[in-house]
Amino acid sequence: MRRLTRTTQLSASQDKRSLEHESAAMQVSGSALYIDDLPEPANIKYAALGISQHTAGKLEQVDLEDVRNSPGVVDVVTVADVPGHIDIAPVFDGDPILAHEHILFHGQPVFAVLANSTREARQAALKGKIQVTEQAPCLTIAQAHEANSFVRPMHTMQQGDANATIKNCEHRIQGSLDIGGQEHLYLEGQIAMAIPGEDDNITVYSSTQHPTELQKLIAEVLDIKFHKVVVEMRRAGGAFGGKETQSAQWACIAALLAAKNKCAVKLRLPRSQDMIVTGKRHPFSNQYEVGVDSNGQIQAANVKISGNCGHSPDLSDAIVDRAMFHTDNGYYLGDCKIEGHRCRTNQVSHTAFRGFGGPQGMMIGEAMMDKIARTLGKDPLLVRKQNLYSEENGRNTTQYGMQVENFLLPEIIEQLENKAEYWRRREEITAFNAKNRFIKKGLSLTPVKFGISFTVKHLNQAGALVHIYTDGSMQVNHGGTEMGQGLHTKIQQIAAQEMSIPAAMIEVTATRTDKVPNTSPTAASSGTDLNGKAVQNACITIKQRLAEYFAQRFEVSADSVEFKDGTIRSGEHQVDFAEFIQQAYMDRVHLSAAGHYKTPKIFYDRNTGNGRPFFYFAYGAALSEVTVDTLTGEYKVNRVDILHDTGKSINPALDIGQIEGAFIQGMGWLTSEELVWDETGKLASNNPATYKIPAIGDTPEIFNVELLDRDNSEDTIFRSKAVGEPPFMLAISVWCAIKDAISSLTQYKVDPPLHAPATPESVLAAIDAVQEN
Ligand code: MTE
Ligand code: QUE
Ligand code: MOS
Repeated sequence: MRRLTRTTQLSASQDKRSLEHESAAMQVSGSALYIDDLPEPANIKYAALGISQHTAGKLEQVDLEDVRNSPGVVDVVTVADVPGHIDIAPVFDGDPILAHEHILFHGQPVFAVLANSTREARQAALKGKIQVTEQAPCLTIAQAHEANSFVRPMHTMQQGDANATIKNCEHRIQGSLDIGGQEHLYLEGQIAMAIPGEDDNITVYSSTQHPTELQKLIAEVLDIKFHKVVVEMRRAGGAFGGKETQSAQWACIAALLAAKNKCAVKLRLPRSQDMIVTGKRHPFSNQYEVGVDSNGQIQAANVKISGNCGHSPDLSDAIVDRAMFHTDNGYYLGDCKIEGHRCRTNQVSHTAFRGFGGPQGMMIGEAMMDKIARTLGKDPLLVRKQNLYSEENGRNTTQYGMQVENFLLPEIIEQLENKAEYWRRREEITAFNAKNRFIKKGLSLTPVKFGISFTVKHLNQAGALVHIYTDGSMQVNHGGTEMGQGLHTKIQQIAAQEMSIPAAMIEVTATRTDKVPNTSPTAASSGTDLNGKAVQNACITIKQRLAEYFAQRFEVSADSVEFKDGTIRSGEHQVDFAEFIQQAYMDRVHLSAAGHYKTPKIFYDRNTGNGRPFFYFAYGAALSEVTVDTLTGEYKVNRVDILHDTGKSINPALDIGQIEGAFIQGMGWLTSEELVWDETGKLASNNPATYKIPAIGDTPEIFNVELLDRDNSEDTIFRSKAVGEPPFMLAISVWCAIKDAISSLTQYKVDPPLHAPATPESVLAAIDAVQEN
């Protein structure tokens, strides 16, 4: 049996900060409740979707006769049955709850059936006759450009005059890079259960990252006030961005059926349908030209990036922006121009996925580095180090005019380079490759610099609601959602530390729109940063009341009152926390508080493309080693070493779990996960048998993850840093290492024309291409 080596997990789990995930025991024992496990009301019915078998065209007629007559069917609805808004788009219009007049992609939901069982509903849904006058679909980024088909206007970021500077550069290097999308493949599929209450109130349970948006959309669909709707979610079985906007449709359809039929309704999508009807990571096509001096130093860059957005805007404006914000990764591009296009195609509307466009942008910066290295005959690591932002040299202005400060990459790269022995292994690999004709090894060290904050300013806020009960136990509620990342555990730790009581005294409860209103999605890795500060803010309010009461009781100054080790004290006066809470209650002290937080310092003027959109950056670097069989294109990831910046980690075990998971998920995106649409626009890779995510056998044999466990220079919650998305992009090192191995066939003179994902087929094609050279 193959032995896997992981060095840091053990020491991290022994760290006293590494409280175990609040649901760990429930999850491994099967007692954690997901939506489908909740007790069902007696009057519940089950829903299913009828979806289009055409890709694009005019919706002429929907014959639902056979559906209605199918066994067990209670009701069938189309867009005509919606009392309120039919558009449930998150930002810009374009997402009808069910197809309206047009079919926009293959698999678009057209009607919904309600029946006595899920099986009956799904069987009935197959009997709809959907008549469409077909139009020629637009399926690719190239076709969209040709047809001038965009979901949003183009946006540009620039500094200096890129075109003029490039003309005078010693070397002008061009490249193009196609990057595939990615299916979220959360373990728990999309699901919602709607329960109508008295009057026209309704409660909806949904596996969502954005309860507030669901509340708003359900109210608008039903044409009722927001205050009539409660959305609750306790946990999602994974989300990864796929339940940020795209959990809404199922919740709205369930709510529509529930309100119309005055019964509880559950809508759970079968996996293959889930994969067809929900958007994915955006595929991108990127082109760049970079001007460098004789040393390989970038002077100017001209980049054109295009995201395949599918049929509607969804979050694509912000996603393509984030790709543009990360084209530089950690490198100073000099005079540069980045153009971002949002292509409209007849595909499902693509959406948020871990990194939110950042990974697709960052790939360009890293592709540039490799190509500069091959062109100039330098080691790629030297080219990377040489082009890093540098505060001393004044080369620290990004393409969006933000100054990069407290830049940790030089230090992180150097530490990793030494610890993981880049240069010794480089020599070893060169020797190995000289000796082996067909099996080639590759090595690559790539960094990550990821901007933390929503680039849409108003989303950078959070709320909390904290109660202390008279036994001294606390209930904490906040606007964030738990999807496996450990947010609730970190929040529990934050409240425990703030009040100086054991974590076991704190219960973090399900996210509910009636407890904390007007929340942002749990996204942009900001869950702990935002909600942690809001919870701290509420705790401080209660602590102030308690301190004043203590001061009055013991005739000390309120400023002198300390919360320490489960007590409240000042000088010789000391009272056990729970006991003092009881006394405070008897003396009518208010033991509940709401908290709020908004991120300081951030702004971005989209008209000029300049500002400080990010509160800070999270950094990391990965060194990956691969072995490629150049006869088949198959490869193996042998070893990965990671050093990642989590600020002062609140929970090292959870952070390492996020880093490992994100890395493997990123590796899947860039290697085996290939979305295939056939020539009619129908998704061919619509189940886990035809869409291959990494399995345990694909994980690196040696996998070392270490934290740069150091205070954030910005005032974040306990000086920690966001961790959810940044390590996803560390996987670019695997893609670059594969290219490094292929490049060895040319004595490192040719940068292989490898796109993403680097499936064995495409690796073999790249091998053939460089050998023809
Ligand atoms: N980790 C798990 N286990 N499951 C998830 O769905 N989503 C990721 C990341 N880590 C995800 C995850 C994404 S896309 C984001 S934006 C962050 O978690 C959101 O949570 P946070 O802000 O609390 O880190
Ligand atoms: C990163 C993100 C998001 C983002 C911007 C980022 C995100 C998201 C939105 C967004 C934008 C406009 C809206 C809205 C949401 O922006 O997840 O409701 O009106 O949802 O840089 O992760
Ligand atoms: Mo994460 S893609 O911001 O939900």
